[in-house]
This record gives sequence, C-alpha cells and structure tokens, in this order.
Amino acid sequence: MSLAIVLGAASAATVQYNFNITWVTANPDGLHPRPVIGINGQWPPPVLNVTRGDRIIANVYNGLGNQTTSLHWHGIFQNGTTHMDGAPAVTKCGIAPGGSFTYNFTVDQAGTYWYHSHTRGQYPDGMRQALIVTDPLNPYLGQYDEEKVVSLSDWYPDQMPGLLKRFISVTNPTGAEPVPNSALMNDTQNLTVSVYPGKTYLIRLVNVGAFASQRFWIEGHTMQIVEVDGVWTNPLEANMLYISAAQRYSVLVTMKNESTRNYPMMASMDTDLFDNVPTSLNYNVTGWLGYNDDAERAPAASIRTFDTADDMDLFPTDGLSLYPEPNHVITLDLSMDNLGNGANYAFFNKIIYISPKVPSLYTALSSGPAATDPTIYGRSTNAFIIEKGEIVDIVLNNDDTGKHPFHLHGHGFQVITRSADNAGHYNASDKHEFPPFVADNPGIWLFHCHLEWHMASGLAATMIEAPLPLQRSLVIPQNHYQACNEAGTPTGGNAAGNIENIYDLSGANISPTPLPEGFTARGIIAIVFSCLAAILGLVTIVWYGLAPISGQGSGSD
Ligand SMILES: *[C@@H]1O[C@H](CO)[C@@H](O)[C@H](O)[C@H]1NC(C)=O
Ligand SMILES: *[C@@H]1O[C@H](CO)[C@@H](O)[C@H](O)[C@H]1NC(C)=O
Ligand SMILES: *[C@@H]1O[C@H](CO)[C@@H](O)[C@H](O)[C@H]1NC(C)=O
Ligand SMILES: *[C@@H]1O[C@H](CO)[C@@H](O)[C@H](O)[C@H]1NC(C)=O
Ligand SMILES: *[C@@H]1O[C@H](CO)[C@@H](O)[C@H](O)[C@H]1NC(C)=O
Ligand SMILES: *[C@@H]1O[C@H](CO)[C@@H](O)[C@H](O)[C@H]1NC(C)=O
Ligand SMILES: [Cu+2]
Repeated sequence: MSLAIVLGAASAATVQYNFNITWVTANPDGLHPRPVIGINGQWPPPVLNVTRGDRIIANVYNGLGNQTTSLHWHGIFQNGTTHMDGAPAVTKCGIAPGGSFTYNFTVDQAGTYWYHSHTRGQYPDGMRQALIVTDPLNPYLGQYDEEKVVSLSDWYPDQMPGLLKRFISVTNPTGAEPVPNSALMNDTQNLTVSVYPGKTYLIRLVNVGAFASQRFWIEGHTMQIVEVDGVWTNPLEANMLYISAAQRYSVLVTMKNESTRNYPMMASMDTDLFDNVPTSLNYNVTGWLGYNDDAERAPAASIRTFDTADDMDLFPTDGLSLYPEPNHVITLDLSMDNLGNGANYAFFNKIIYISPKVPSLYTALSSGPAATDPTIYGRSTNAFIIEKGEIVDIVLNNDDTGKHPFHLHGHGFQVITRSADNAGHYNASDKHEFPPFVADNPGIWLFHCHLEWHMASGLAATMIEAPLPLQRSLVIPQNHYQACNEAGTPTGGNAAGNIENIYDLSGANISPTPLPEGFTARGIIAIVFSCLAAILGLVTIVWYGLAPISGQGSGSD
C-alpha cells in the first residue's frame, strides 16, 4: 500500500487545458439542429482524464459573444481552493464575453465526476461532460479489462434563456417544468459500444441532464455497482439503476462468452417528474453492446415495471464510520409557491435564492469580523455560518410533491436513512434521518437542487464555512479580480456591495414581493387561464377571419 502511495505521488502531474468556449451547431437527437455550447469548436465537449493527485490548470476563454460563463468541477471538493469551485456569485465572478479565467487546483479524490457551466441555465445548452479521475489505489484494479464512459441526458430543442423566461413567468403559475424532447446516451442515440466476449468492463455512467432522472439497464447482463458519486462501494448486484440529474455510478459488467448477437442498453427518463407527457415524446434511448458488427441491433424488449437498485443499500469500501453526533443542525423546508409577480418559485424556509451583487466569498474576505454574521451575505443567499470542525446535519423536509436531487459543493455527505414517501417532517426524537458532513474545508459552498429549473427558481442555500480562517489562508489570484472588472461586478463589501457600513444592505438584489394578502396561487391560476382562454379565443377568431375563403381544405382534419 505504501508503495502505491509513493507511486501515486510520484506520478502526480500538471494537466493543462486551453478551452475556447463558443457556440457550435449540433443535432444529437436527430430532430433539430440547434446552437449548443462547445469547447474549441467541438461538441460534445471532451471527456477529461486525470489521475488522483494531479493539478488541473484550465485556461478558459469565453468566446460565446453573448453570454457570461463559468466552469464548475462537480464533486471535486476544492480543499483549500474554494475560489476555484466555479460558482458565479458564490466564489467568483462570471467570465464576461471576451474574458478569460484560469482554474488551478489539485484533485485529491478519485472516481467519476463531471464539469459543467454553473452560470444560470447554461449547462443544458451543452456545456457539460464527464471528468474521470483514475485511482492508483483502485480496489477493483485487476477485476476488469477496460473502462467505458457513457453519459445520459435529457435534451431540449430550444435554448435555455427563452425556456427559463417562460418557465418563471405569470403564464406558468403552476411552475410546470419544460419537458425535454428526447433522451440521449453519450450525447447521441443508437450508440454502439464495441465489446469483446468474456471481457469485463467498468462502465462509468454520468447523468449530465438538466431535469430527468434516468433508469438504465442492459438486456441479458447484470451489473455490479462499485462506485457512486466518487465513492468506491462494496459490489452491489443490480439489474437496473436509477440515476438522478448530476448523479454518477460505476458498474462492472462481464460480457457473454459468445458473440452471436448484440444487446440493447437502455435509458428511460422518469416521466413522473414531467407535468405532462406529450404522446409524441420518446422518453427512451437505445444503445447496444456491440459484440458483432454483422448481427442486427434489435430493438429493446418492453419492460413492464422498473426494478431499480436503491443507493441506500450501498456501503463504502473504505469502511468510513458514522460521524459523531452533530454540533450543528440546519433544517431546510422545501416548498414551491407563487410570488406577487404571479410566477412560481422554489423555496428553502420561505426564501428563494437570488444572486448577491458581490460573490459571497468576496464578502467573507472583505468584511473582517463581520464575516460570521449571516445577514451581510444578504437574506436571499440563504446563508448559514458553519464553524471549522463542526459536524453538520442537514435536515431536508420536502413539502413539495416532486423528487429533488441535492448537491452540496465542497463536501461529501453520509446519507444515513431516508424517509418513506409522504412521511412528513423529520422528527428530532427519531434517530438520524439526514446527511451529516464534517466542516473540514473552509470555503463558500452552495447546497442546491440539481434540477436546473429549480436552481433557477431559487432552490439553493449558501454554506459559509469557517470564514475567519478563510480570511487568513486564502489568496485570490489577480485574474479572478480581473474577471470581475470585465463583468462589472464589485469584489468587496456586503451582498449589496456596501463597504462603508457592512450592515447596510440597501440596494441588495431582492426577491419579488410575496402574493398580496388574501390572494392565492389558485386565484392566479384561475385568472391566468381565463385570460389565456380569452386571448386564444381572440387569436382563433382573428385567424379564421384572416383565412382565405376557399371551397375546401382548411379545417378538414
Ligand atoms: C435512432 O434510431 C431511431 C430508430 O431507427 C430513429 O428514429 C432515430 O432518429 C435515431 N436517432 C438518431 C440520433 O439518429
Ligand atoms: C497554480 O497554483 C500553484 C499553487 O498555488 C502555483 O504555484 C502555480 O503558479 C499556479 N499556476 C498557474 C498557472 O496559475
Ligand atoms: C462517449 O463520448 C465521449 C465524448 O464524446 C467519448 O470520449 C467516449 O469514448 C464515448 N463513450 C463510448 C462508450 O463510446
Ligand atoms: C465464460 O467462459 C469462462 C471461461 O471458460 C467461464 O469461467 C465463464 O463462466 C463463462 N461465462 C459465462 C457467462 O458463461
Ligand atoms: C420506453 O421503455 C419502457 C420500458 O421498456 C416501455 O414500457 C415504454 O413503452 C417505452 N416508451 C416508449 C415511448 O417507447
Ligand atoms: C415525534 O416522535 C415522538 C416519538 O415517536 C412522538 O411522541 C411525537 O409525537 C412526534 N412528534 C411529532 C411532531 O410528530
Ligand atoms: Cu428540485
């Protein structure tokens, strides 16, 4: 073991990337060519491969022209480098069009990760791809022949800015999320993954989608789950996986000994999340394990019930024991509701996240002793101060009817138990039903729903971890401040950018006002729909009125 550690350390390298982020055209589902965000003229963006211990230096140039951008390294803890986490308004400024930014950090973890834009609504427009960190101490080394990386995703025909405008709008008072047009497997459909009989593969699966959870299975083959979200697990046999947006699994799959046929490999989006399922929607995507180029690639057999493995049954191979009793409990009640503008939003404790004028990290660094007062970060960042070394429990009470996959930057958590559906709020006299983590990583870390729609409608909170030690240890490189200047973002003061009086939050970005007293969401819905009906009625009349008069044809079907 010590030899492996020495070898691991000896092989630590600096891996440099030069990324020019630009619009390119792609048509991964074969339905509509559309502008997507690519890297160096390429889409899909490249899968990145590094080894544990490596330093990544990514020089990013924003060549989009019309949007700011950013890169977040999803699942990488950024221990000691919170400023490289890539979340605009949290730990840095967005990279303005024509601007550049250098990410520089070491990766002291291994497993299946991904990188994506963390700018509002941007990753579903294409800026997302797998990041694989090879482990010199891989417990499964020698038990497989080769690795394969396969991403899963939902796909929209339209660009996010327009979709977001319609989603968070008085015309969508129920907050119905846009339903994707297609499912993708490795950013295409009808993918063939060439395999050799008798071999065992480690397949790394990443759901890089905006919204849909995916079920994944391979006909005629069972899988052994060996990794979830960067944590090696004891093998768990599974016929089918359930992979939420942003989640990752690695599975070992042993091939058959004969190569007479090819086997469908399926992903199916969980339509429970969709408010309506258009009849034209193919929510499945098929690929194949390709044993034989001359054999047919038959369609998948239809499955009646989805029997997915439960990630609560997974155990880490490192045997990490349960953290001790918490010293800090953060309770977050999740709800969906309308605000005074009639649009539907997502709340933690009745607060929707709104980006502050100053990135929260720069507020922490520039506010001296006041950095431990959550109010200076602005009410709408939903800030929680965490002290160094605390064991923190997050109690998440889901008062919404939907499922939400949560992501915490900077930490992994121990998920101890999960309540049954509709079990109500956590009851403190029941034991542990919430994920603890150890505050061993000073930084500013977002905790948010990874459904991009809900992130945009406010479902996020900010963990301000050990701000005073951070003030002593962190040095922000000059090019980070330059990015702020290019984006016109202030780099000091409270959430409102006030420096003189750090407690004066006048001018801060604030949430829309609540619904007027006595006004209910139901009322808004009724008004909106009667208005819509009236408008539709008028449009129909006008349309008929404008139609040329002809003997036959129009309206016959
Ligand atoms: C995949 O195959 C199906 C069935 O032949 C076809 O309808 C679909 O357009 C194909 N997708 C792509 C991206 O080529
Ligand atoms: C990356 O960070 C390391 C450690 O702080 C520093 O020594 C190095 O000069 C940095 N490299 C670049 C290109 O910024
Ligand atoms: C999936 O796509 C990525 C990027 O395009 C590629 O590197 C990888 O090899 C593909 N995986 C398979 C199994 O074809
Ligand atoms: C394939 O052949 C190997 C070696 O003969 C054997 O150990 C294994 O059980 C066979 N696998 C299957 C699925 O039959
Ligand atoms: C998708 O796959 C499932 C599982 O096989 C099947 O029940 C369903 O009918 C398929 N849906 C479509 C639209 O093909
Ligand atoms: C919490 O659980 C205890 C013990 O089971 C029970 O007595 C109590 O009524 C519960 N409280 C709530 C608010 O449900
Ligand atoms: Cu959500």
